[in-house]
Order: sequence, then C-alpha cells, then structure tokens
Amino acid sequence: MARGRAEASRKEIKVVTTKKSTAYIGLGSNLEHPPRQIRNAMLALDNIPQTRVVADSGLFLSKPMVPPTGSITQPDYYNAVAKIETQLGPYELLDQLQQIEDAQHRMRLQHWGPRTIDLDILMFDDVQMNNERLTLPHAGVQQREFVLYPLHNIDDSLEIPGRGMLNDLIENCPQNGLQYLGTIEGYEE
Ligand code: A4P
Ligand code: MG
Repeated sequence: MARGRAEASRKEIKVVTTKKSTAYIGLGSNLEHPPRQIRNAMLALDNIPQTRVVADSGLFLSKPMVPPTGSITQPDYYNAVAKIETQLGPYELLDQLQQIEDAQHRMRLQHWGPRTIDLDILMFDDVQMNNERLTLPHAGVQQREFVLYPLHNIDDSLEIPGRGMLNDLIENCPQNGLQYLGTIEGYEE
C-alpha cells in the first residue's frame, strides 16, 4: 500500500527543464538618431519573453562595410553587441528580433543598405547551422571589426564556434577607424 502511494506520487512529479542558452546579438544603425535606435533596441531585447540582457559592449562608431558587389554611399554606423540569456530557441529568437526591427521601422530596401536598426544573432550557444533562414554563427562575423571588438569588450576569452578564438581573429582584423564611444546609456548625440 505504502509502496503504491510512493509510486503514485512519483508519477505526479513533473520534471520541468528550462534550458537556458547564451546568445550574442549584433546591433547596427546608421539612420534616424542611431545611438537612440541602439538604446531602444537594447531595452526591447531585455523585454523579449524569457530573455534578459546580461552584458553589453558599449557603443562603437564604424565605417560602413562595403558590399562585394560595389559600394553604397551611406552614413557611418553605430554598433554594439549584447550578451543575452534566453529560454527561446534560435528561430523563436530570430522572430523576436525581426519584430523589434519592424517596430523600429526598419525598411528592407537594399541588402547592406542604410537602416534604422539591424539585429543579427552572432552566436547561439555552440550551434553551427546554415540554411535559408538562419546561419549560425552569423556569416562574416570573423572578419568584421564592428563585431569582434565589441565582443572582446564583453568577454576576451570567447571562442566563435567553427571560426576560432576571438583573440586570434582580432589579431587579423584591422580596426578600420573603429571608435569606442563609451556606454550606450551615457552617450549624448
Ligand atoms: N539570417 C540568416 N542568419 C541570420 C542571423 N544569424 N541573424 C537571415 C539574423 N538574420 C539572419 O537579413 C536578411 C536575412 O538574413 C533575414 O531575413 C534572416 O532570415 P536582414 O537583416 O533582413 O538584411 P541585411 O541586414 O541587409 O542582411 P544581413 O546579411 O544581415 O547584412 P549584414 O551582414 O548584417 O550587413 N557596416 C557597418 N560598419 N556596420 C554594420 O552593422 N551592417 C551591414 C549589414 C552592412 N554594413 C555595415 C553593417
Ligand atoms: Mg541583418
């Protein structure tokens, strides 16, 4: 009898596993008060369900990356990186990022063209994948000074899955005029 009760109560125990992932989000803006766009996007990231921002890189100013197919004349970019913890999966997170881009009136007129806000998943745990919707780590992450140096501000011992140690990648990545501007909250336009 006693054994029966114990078995019954064991069955009622629900094991709730809430896997927490760590992801790094790249933020970029070069239209309509970019520092404000970055600040608002950072707050929006922290408001994503089951997600919180645990660190950020501070604010950087960078020269526009030139697309391989030819140059686009556009203003300098403000960039930052956020480290987040989330219980969402990578696709759910991407949906949330695109909703934030839409809320900040992101127009998709030109690939690599000027934008109010761009939110890219740079890394998601140690996931490596490449399909039409999502490439992880983000394509080109290892060559971009406006990604590597901000990441370094958050954690200089990071490894980018499949691409190498952050410190080694930085050694081969010129700063290309990248400037650190200080904290995101403290920066005045
Ligand atoms: N997508 C695939 N993988 C990812 C990922 N890891 N994170 C897909 C986010 N999205 C990912 O993106 C197009 C599609 O990429 C999405 O629908 C998603 O399914 P998009 O943001 O709509 O278009 P985009 O931003 O023009 O393309 P992309 O490839 O994100 O451009 P990049 O590589 O982000 O380059 N210069 C400076 N200095 N600083 C910048 O931040 N950014 C760009 C944009 C160009 N030059 C820049 C900067
Ligand atoms: Mg993007």
